[in-house]
Amino acid sequence: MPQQDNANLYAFYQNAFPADRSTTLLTTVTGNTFSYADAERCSAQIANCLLNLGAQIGDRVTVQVEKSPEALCLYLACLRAGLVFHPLNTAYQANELEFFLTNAEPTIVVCDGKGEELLSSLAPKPRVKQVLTLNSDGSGSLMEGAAECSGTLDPVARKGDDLAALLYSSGTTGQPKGIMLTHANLASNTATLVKAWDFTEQDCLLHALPIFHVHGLFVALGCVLGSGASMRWLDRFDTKDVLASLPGCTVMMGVPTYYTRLLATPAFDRASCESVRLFISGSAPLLADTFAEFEQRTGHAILERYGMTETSMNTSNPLQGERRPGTVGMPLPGVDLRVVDGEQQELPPGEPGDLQVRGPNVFPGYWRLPDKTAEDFTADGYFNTGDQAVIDADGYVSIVGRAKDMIISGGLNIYPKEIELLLDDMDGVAECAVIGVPHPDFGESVVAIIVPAASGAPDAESVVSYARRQLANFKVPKQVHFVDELPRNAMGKVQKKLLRERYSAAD
Ligand code: MLC
Ligand code: AMP
Repeated sequence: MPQQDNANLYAFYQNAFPADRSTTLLTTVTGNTFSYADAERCSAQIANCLLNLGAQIGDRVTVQVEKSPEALCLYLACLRAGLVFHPLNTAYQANELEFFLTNAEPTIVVCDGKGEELLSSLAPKPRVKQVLTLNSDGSGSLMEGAAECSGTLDPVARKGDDLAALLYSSGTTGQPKGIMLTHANLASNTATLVKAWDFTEQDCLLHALPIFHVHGLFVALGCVLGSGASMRWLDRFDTKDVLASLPGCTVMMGVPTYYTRLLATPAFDRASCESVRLFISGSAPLLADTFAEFEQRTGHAILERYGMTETSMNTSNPLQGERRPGTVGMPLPGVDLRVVDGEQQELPPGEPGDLQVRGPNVFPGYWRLPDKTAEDFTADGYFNTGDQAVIDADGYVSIVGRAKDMIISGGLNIYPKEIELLLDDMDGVAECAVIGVPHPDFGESVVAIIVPAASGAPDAESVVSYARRQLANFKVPKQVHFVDELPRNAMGKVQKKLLRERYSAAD
């Protein structure tokens, strides 16, 4: 297939790479640099290594590794080889991992050396041909194998609707769902964002986000790779490192917690962001107060945008023009948004309802869940986001609520049902409800309200350590309360709104 007909996302990125491949792609906190040529060679070597191990086009590669330049190359390698990249949050524990490995049925698993024993024991055989290791310093069996392989490979021919990535989100039933993202979904959204935010080879992005979620992986990396820009590459968000790395950067992306943490640092001022042209926020609501304080401190109006894993980015405040606090801006070009009532009737501007989206950015469906997919799409092809919104007369969209029972903490989604199912199984727990309450650092934090069994209640500490053993750390309740009964409505449904009001002020 001639290159221009190849819808492989890597080929799309490659078209935007600087002509001079010795141009820096990224600089780490310790000053190591990685050029576009390095990324091309390294990702080809990894791709050839995975193919030599027997991975076939369309096979999943499950990845649970720390952020590193080599981890970025592993993502690029999967695209290049036509393999489906399946990244996992490094905080996931054994029983969470077991589900993902069983459900995604990968052929290859790549993990940190520390997780090798666990992942090898969980990997379903004979489907998983190999468990490879990749440590944060780039050591491990993956790079040892890759070093023996060729550093060139034409991106494998892919059609637009072929899968590029599989990312899971838990759901209101507590059972995670695989979200299938195609090469065309990701390429179209990347092209839209590069244009909307005017990314060019002159830009340098401060990249402190994890690369196992949409924000750090497709939005941030996409804008860089899709424009030939460069990055300051931070392993994680650390305020000190961010302050030291900002000079020289032109764009920063982050979840609202990143911006509130910067504001909590007195040394962060106008001078810290002299080279920056744009601060972008997403993944969780940016409070109007944070927007105002940031503008006052730095002179920058943070640009807020809105998206989700299923759709990548849907709306953005304008690069030129008014960025309205409390809104997520207007639909991006090519993205159709509408707000509907309970009868699926489109509502006029100013009326809140369920937000639906249609466009080339929208995923084709959930992995092996055709019924769930059918349930979440309308007959005319709109996806129900589960968010409630209002669109004002000027076209600005505000997210005003969520139909889905979900907590967003530090930009990470947490589904109460998953924690409730777990705690309900604990000795001494008759039933429980899990809610999110406002939190100054994380935006929202997890609170568990427990009705003890007649046999006697566990103490709060044992509830927390029980949860910690089985859940990723960010899902562990930050507060535990005990009550005699949960408030219910006439239908018997727990009144979470009441609980949120009651426990919002509690420590
Ligand atoms: C860490 N902790 C959290 C947490 N992250 N608690 C609640 N919510 C979180 N998000 C807890 C840990 O359990 C631990 O608790 C303690 O904080 C310290 O852990 P840490 O790893 O050192 O924390 P830190 O590095 O400070 O991480 C916080 C953070 C990070 C906000 C910097 O969570 C982060 O980078 N979030 C961004 C997530 C993201 O990329 N979201 C985008 C999703 S894509 P203990 O008790 O164990 O000590 C998406 C689509 C879209 O939503 O639109 O973009
Ligand atoms: P995820 O499942 O991680 O992709 O999270 C997507 C969800 O995060 C959306 O459905 C929204 O509920 C929320 N979200 C993302 N960006 C914003 C934003 N700017 N404001 C409010 N909510 C947001």
